[in-house]
Amino acid sequence: MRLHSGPTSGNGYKVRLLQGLLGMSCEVINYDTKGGETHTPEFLKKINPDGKVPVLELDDGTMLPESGAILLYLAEDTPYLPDDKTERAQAFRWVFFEQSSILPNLAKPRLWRMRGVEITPQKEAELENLFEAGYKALGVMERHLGDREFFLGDRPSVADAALYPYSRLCPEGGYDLEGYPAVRAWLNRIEALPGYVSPPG
Ligand SMILES: N[C@@H](CCC(=O)N[C@@H](CS)C(=O)NCC(=O)O)C(=O)O
Repeated sequence: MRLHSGPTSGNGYKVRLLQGLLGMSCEVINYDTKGGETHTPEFLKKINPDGKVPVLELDDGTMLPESGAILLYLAEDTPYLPDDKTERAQAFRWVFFEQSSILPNLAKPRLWRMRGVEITPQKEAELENLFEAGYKALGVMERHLGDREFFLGDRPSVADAALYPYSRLCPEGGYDLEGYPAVRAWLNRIEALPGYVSPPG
């Protein structure tokens, strides 16, 4: 297997984190996403027609884009994805929640800061909306974690690997996790797991 990723990609980090927790690793090929390396005709044809990383290249040459799909593929047949139908559905729930509510709101402010994007009045208004929705999503996590150690209960799962990276990285975009003690305690629990991989940067 090979992972097509980017050096600062939070979505790529999700995959490296789960691989570390599962005691796996693979070759990583990094692209300059800012410089457009994922939009060359060759990348779009051979790796991902969506022009994004991460993409997991399987041993038979199959290209699997989308971090959520990659996490679920890697977690299959491991303790990180339960066998029980209802528990599996709960794992899928959090992977989908990450894509719909965490990623869009927590990743962009960080990306803009990393790229030194000029904050025009229009961007300022956009940031306000992102922070409002992002803090709402963090509130969902906070309430769920109130009486649980990990997202599916007392053991880490693919859900934690999906949700950890942008929750951990969002202060780089200006988020303040002070009002989210259960989220902060959960971040610390993930960091104490064997095989934990540190975030990019
Ligand atoms: N839903 C996708 C989002 C992937 C994504 O946005 N990747 C970023 C890097 S973190 C990227 O490749 N950006 C380059 C571009 O959109 O041109 C996932 O979870 O994998």
